[in-house]
Amino acid sequence: MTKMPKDMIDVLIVGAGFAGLRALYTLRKEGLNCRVIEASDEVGGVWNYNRYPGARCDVESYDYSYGFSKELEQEWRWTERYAQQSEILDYIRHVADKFELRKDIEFSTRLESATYNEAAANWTVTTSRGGPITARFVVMAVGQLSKPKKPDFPGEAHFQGEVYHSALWPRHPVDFIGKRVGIIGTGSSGVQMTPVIAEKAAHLCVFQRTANYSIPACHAHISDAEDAAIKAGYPARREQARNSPSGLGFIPNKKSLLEDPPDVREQVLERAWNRLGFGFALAYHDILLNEEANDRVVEFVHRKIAEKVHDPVVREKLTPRGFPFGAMRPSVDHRFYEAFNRDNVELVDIKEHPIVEFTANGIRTKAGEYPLDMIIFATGFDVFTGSILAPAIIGRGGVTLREKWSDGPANYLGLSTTGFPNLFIMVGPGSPSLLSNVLVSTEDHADFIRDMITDMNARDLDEVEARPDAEQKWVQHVNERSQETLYPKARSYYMGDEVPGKPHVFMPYSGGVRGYRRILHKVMANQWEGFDMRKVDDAN
Ligand code: N01
Repeated sequence: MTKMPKDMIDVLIVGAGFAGLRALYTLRKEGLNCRVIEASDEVGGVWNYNRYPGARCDVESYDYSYGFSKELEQEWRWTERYAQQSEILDYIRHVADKFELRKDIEFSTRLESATYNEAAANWTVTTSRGGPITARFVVMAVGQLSKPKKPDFPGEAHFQGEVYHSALWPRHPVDFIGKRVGIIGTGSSGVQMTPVIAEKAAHLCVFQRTANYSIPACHAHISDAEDAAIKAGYPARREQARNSPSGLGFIPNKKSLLEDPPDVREQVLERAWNRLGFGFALAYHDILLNEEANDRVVEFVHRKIAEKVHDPVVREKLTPRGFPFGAMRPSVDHRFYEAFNRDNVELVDIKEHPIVEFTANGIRTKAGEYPLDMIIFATGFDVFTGSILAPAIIGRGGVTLREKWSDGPANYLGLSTTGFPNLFIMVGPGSPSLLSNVLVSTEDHADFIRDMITDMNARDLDEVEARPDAEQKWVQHVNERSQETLYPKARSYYMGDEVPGKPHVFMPYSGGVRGYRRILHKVMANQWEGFDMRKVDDAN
């Protein structure tokens, strides 16, 4: 390996969420000198910030966890099928303590800039605490849902009550008792918090712009017997998840929905609806591929919503229309629709009557004023690219990543982008990411980066960079795969539509977790096909 200048580290990892901690564990184990910088004073990423009432994972706990340590798998006891935010945060803290990860994490430190030094093949990094830090490699483990989006409404400063954002939830308890609460947004965050807050607030107004689909979570406590059975079969379950389209630990149905007669189809959908949560979208293999199959699912879900919501006007407003089921990421809920049968819950249609302004006493829409003591923004994130593009990342020739990605996040394998050597991105655009159980790809990415750096060190190479032709082909492949699906038929964050002015391109990779892993393995087996690896003279 090239002799490193004094004070240079091997790898700077940005972010101490699931991805950053896995990268730290894995790369440090190889003997690499790693440091993590984390903007918060705690590990956990989104699970540290999204502490709103009702926050849970929509992937089953046993699958939404690391598979790299058998001991960890066996010792951790999940209590519910879908873990609450606090339990997931406890798990991540446990991992950080068990593997002594905290000693290599610099907390309360935000990445401000990273500049590539072409002659020396390394990065100079500045942070909110100063710097510079020099690192051979930078790993962006900043998450896809970590730059909260808060739309500006006129008059916000005049509102006299409390204001919160789901993704910047305070650590102190928030009291809803006797209050008039307004929630703006009905994505997963709004859907999860609605029934919980409804039970406490005097009155709850849910301001909905787009009705999206939601699937019942079917929560359950995990008994000791279930825990033991799952742990006994963990290797097979992990293998199943790794080889599935979505990284979930159950066997997906390979049949087309159109193959089954209506009565059988009804039974299959009913079973999946009552058990699989997010996996309902895989009840048949072509639900997200074939419009006719999707239409039948839309009819099924519309019926389910109709059974749950008593008031016909509210029912119609809550019924999603105009896009395929699953093309916007569906929520997984616990009695969301049922909450609208309560006397103290009101649905406010802000598509028909948009918000005009915040007033001292609440929110005024085109239909009138809604008096409120508290307003909660559940308005989501600048997804996929928001947190990667927040710092100034400056690559070859002084080109910034923001400039390079002005038409969309062009990259190779979702891991690397031409012009930015020795920079890796974990579970971002161009990888299965939010289309899957992100833990599976997180572990695949950490292992891939480890293998690549280890191989470079063994061959005394300094620099790795995605080749322009490989990047172009990957972008084309990602687009082609998305065109085989129904995802592009909705306006959604998958397509970059959540932030005005963002490039309208399909962001994640829809070829499935298994297909994606196979590609990574092929790239590795073919001596890092698509990457240029070099020795850089001045780096010696
Ligand atoms: O954000 P979202 P989220 N005026 O973008 C509305 C993960 N997650 O935080 O659709 C009025 O889904 C917006 O309306 P519209 C999961 O991947 C997981 O809820 O743009 N409304 C929408 O209703 C999820 O998909 C869990 O018309 C505005 C809402 O705000 C992702 O995070 C739990 C508006 C935003 O929905 C994001 O979920 C929570 C405006 N100007 C989150 N701007 C789990 O269960 C936005 N909205 C694991």
